[in-house]
Amino acid sequence: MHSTRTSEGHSFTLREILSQPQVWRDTLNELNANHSLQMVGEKTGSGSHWLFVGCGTSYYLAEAAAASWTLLTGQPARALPASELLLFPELTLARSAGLQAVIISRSGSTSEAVRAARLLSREYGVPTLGLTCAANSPLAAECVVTIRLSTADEQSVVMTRSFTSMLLALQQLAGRKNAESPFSASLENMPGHFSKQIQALSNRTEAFVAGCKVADYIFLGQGPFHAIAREASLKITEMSCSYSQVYHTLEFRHGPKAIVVPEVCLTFFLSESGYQAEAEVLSEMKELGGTIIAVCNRASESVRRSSDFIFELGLDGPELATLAPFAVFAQLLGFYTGIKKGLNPDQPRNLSRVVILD
Ligand code: F1P
Repeated sequence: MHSTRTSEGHSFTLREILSQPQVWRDTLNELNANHSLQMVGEKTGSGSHWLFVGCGTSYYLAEAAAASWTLLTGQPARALPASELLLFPELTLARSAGLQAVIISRSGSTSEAVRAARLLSREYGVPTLGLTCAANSPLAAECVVTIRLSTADEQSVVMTRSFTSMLLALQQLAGRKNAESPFSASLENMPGHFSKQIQALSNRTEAFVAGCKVADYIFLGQGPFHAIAREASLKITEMSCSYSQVYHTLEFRHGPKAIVVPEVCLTFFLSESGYQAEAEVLSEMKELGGTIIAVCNRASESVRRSSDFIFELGLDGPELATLAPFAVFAQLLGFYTGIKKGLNPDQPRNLSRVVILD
């Protein structure tokens, strides 16, 4: 294993991570320019409840999208890994009347995702919307309509800008469903706001990782932020081969906190809706001796006092617009942890870019 020098010129994974604010701008502009969201909105208008489906990172994207969908449209939405549909269709598709499915796959070729799209449309008559970054994909061939984000595609094996860009596309689609929602307008401001912070965040994360002596990682989040915690856990495992666990923030008190020592790094993705309750857990875990990372939109004094590292976004807008920038921190933490361990995130151990089954 050869470590990758962390200067942007030498790692395409890092370059792609740092490209996200511009790619988000391009993605949102592309969606607005070709009116694809308007067309998709018209083709999916009959759905009364929604099912978001993916594998790996795309499954956690589905979780973030489902939470965003319900909060923005009021329509019930849930997320499933494609394998659950394939292995337990009676369990997962018991009520398919009025269901609208969204199948998410960066490559558009993941066997389970393509098979799930086929099962939904051909055997259950469920209308399917595909979301991918690839052209002419097998997924698109199975879906009624497909959104393709060309600028969000990436060379990296692990998903970074494809995750955040596809999430923003689905959030934007949800925002458009509710014309009164100010969400769509606020989402337009976020890339510019974060573009001023991302380089400094990258540098600070690199320095923090270099200086801390942790071996185990815990990621905590509630509501839509739980999906970001799940993605963060996968990122650090994929890029640094580290053990990590995920809990709903307040759940961590109910037993898992037994493991807290200084070598355990707890990352809190703090919501604004549940901030007070979540911040109390953060302070308690600091008192138990854990290494604390706070990822939030605005930090209170008690969070500042209790944290070893803080990323404060400071965005004026709805908290759902913070999900994508929060995920970028997780990508940077995973990347620099892999570098510190002498690994190469451009060639993650045991992984391939797409999982194709026989
Ligand atoms: C899904 C996925 C990725 C994972 C790896 C293998 O890909 O599981 O989440 O990081 O790249 O493929 P896709 O269906 O979104 O192309």
